Amino acid sequence: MSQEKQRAEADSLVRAVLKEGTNAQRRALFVSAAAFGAAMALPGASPAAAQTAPAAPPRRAIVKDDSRLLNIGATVRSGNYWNFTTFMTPVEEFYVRNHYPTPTAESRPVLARDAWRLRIHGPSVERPVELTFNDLLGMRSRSIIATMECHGNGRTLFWEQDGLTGQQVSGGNWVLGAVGQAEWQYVPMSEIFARVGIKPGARTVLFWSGVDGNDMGRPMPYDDVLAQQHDMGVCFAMNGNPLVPDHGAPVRMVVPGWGGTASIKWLTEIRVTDRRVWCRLNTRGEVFIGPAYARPEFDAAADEFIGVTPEDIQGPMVTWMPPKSLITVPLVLERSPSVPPNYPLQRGQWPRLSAGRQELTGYAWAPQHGVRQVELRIDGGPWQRAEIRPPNLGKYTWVRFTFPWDATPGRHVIETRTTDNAGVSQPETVPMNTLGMANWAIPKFRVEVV
Ligand SMILES: Nc1nc2c(c(=O)[nH]1)N[C@H]1C(S)=C(S)[C@@H](COP(=O)(O)O)O[C@H]1N2
Ligand SMILES: [Mo]
Repeated sequence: MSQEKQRAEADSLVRAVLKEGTNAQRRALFVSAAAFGAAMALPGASPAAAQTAPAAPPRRAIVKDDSRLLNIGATVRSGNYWNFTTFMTPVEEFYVRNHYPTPTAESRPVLARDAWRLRIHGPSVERPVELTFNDLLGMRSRSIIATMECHGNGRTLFWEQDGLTGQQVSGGNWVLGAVGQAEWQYVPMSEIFARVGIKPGARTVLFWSGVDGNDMGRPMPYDDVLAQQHDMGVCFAMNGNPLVPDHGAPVRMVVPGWGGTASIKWLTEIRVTDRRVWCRLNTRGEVFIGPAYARPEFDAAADEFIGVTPEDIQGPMVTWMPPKSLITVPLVLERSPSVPPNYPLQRGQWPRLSAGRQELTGYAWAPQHGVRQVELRIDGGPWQRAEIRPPNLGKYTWVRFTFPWDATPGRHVIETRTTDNAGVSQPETVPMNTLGMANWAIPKFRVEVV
């Protein structure tokens, strides 16, 4: 069978699993609300790239059309959040965060859907199995609409905002675009656990790829997986279509609410064990390292170490993403170490807004407890409630909000603040951590009204 025909067949299989009845609703979610989006005028000047000599074209490490994404690194593309209007993020606008170039069925044959296998095993598993793609499609699946956000989203705030000690932070300059929202179709962990049986005393679930790089996998405490066993799982479709290579084809994890790293792409193995497990992505990568954070406990003799040693354990793993918010305006970049080559503003340049009645629009999310309210403050004035626009489908989804503003000529600072259903509000400042993880400080958007 030709590769194309195989792909078409597998695609139709996936579509058959996706519930027909929800297609109309699904489409409606993608339509941007009318009149959603302020009349933003970006300065027409050439991007920062024009100032420096163009670099040699990098090896093409991202497979999908990335023309609607911001280039922040060879294997990393940010969403252009200042252009976001829809409740669901289309795949073409969805950020890509890869530690290595995207592997495909062509470059890595184990990722071809008929060759792909998922091994579920380990000392705490009663009946180890190896599932094929068809086996997975044959299992009961669910779909969930949820945000996905990189732990490093908002790292830029450390550099740009006073009080956040940005000098000590390094990593990719995401600005605020490492977040998106999709419908994820997945076989819940509850189904996986029922299928293989878990022995008493399980402590860790290790989700492993090993395909794009030999250190790509992440452990989750078994109790945390159990607590979310219906909401997280083994995902094979995004926004009603089979996964594309950049987002983990054929199969990835989806762990709603947790920082993106938990959602291991190109998944090949789930191992359940009665020991604690350490690897790169919970020791010196995707962890909080800084004076405010204690090194986690470990047992050098009893724990399992994969490609790391006890000395690599530097700080606690980032888990749930905190409450956050943004308005659809690019941040002014003055102090960040880099300005992405296709960023719409040059270094130090302010976005322009026309004077008069404006409707500011934005997004707020708080996946652990859900968004209770969103407030805005202009030039340090009183906090005022924004209007949350439906749909608001539960704790894992973001909400869109609007805020009418009589914009007067001159320079202004607009701040946004989300409060979640546990009563937790975004703080003015957060403690520094050297990898710039999970910055949820109130963002300050500067605009020039003309
Ligand atoms: N195998 C593998 N899984 C991975 C990654 C990766 O580089 N390799 N990146 C992780 C990180 S850091 C994030 S934020 C999410 C990004 O998912 P997306 O690229 O589909 O948006 O995937 C996670 N899963
Ligand atoms: Mo990430």
